[in-house]
Amino acid sequence: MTRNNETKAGANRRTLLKTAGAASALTLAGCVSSGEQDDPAAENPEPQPQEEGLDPAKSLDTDRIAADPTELPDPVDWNEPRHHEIEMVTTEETAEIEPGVTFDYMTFDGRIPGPMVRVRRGDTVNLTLTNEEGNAMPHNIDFHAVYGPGGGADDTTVSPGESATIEFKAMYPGVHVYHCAVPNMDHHISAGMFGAILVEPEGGLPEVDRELYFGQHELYTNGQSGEEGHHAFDFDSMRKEDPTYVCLNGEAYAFTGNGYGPITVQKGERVRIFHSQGGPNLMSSWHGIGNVWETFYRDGDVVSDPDRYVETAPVAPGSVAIAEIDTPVPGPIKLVDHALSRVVRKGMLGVVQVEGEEEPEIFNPNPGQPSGGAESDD
Ligand SMILES: [Cu+2]
Repeated sequence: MTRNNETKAGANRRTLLKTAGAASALTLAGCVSSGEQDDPAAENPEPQPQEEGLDPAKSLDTDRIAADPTELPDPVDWNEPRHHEIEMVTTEETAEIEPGVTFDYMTFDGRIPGPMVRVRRGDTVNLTLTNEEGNAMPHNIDFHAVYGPGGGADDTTVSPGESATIEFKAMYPGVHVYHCAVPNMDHHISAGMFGAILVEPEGGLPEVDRELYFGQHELYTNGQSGEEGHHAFDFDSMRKEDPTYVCLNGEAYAFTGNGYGPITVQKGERVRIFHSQGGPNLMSSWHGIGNVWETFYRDGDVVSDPDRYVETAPVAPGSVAIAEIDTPVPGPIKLVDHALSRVVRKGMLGVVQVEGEEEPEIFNPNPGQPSGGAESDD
């Protein structure tokens, strides 16, 4: 069930799709075809015994699968119900988990997590899902923000080359996961098919200085973490819920010095972090090393009173949590799952770097020195 292994042509096609995808968010849905139901049983790569050793790394369809955590829609600034036309494209593509380690991902719009959908309670959404031509498998989308069969999945199941459209009203507020929900949904979610839909309450969310959007999930492969080569998906390790990697945004250590670098914020900013937990199986013990969840919205609930000063919070697979943090001192805030073997050995780490002058009255790395003005530690 591996996809074609094109290189240049694939890259060109990818570029075109990226352009189309970027332009298509919230634009008019064009052609609408039937949502013909595929026979999901046809897509059933049940586990074959894995041979010893990995194949050589495959050529890449994209040089980046991790979504940029700073890319999310602006807060709702309207006060009347609106209508949104949204298009998403499902992709199957080979990318690197970390340098030299390739994997066959599946995505919404070519990134993990998929793009955040952001609406106001009472808005309607007209959503067109297109399964990219050349894909091997059927896909669909289940929004946890939707009253309706399968959260929309039943009526968006599309074979490669097909599109389907649904329309729904966002009746209840909160931030919710969406994910692919074909019969092998655990495989598809693991491979990257999840994201978040935020339905803001009528009064909106409190104003903050900056927002970030991440997604955690597990990759189950036939190799060891860090082992160079092409990692095939491994149903047996998924059945045992024993992942090879636990990733933030689809890659290992993407937002550290070993990847694209930390996400920078300025000292004093209040930062809202959305943490979508795709799973498919693991509960995250979500923690920010060197900080605290000053305000924590449990289970995506944005209506009840939030919790305060939470150190480590459970985030269930199939849910999204929101934390708001303060950043009174410079230095790194390390976003982790406090099941720490997932951090040390499996890739689950992202760094938010707070930039600014030292605040020795709050944290002094060199007490006794005249100025207290040491460099911020790493
Ligand atoms: Cu899928």
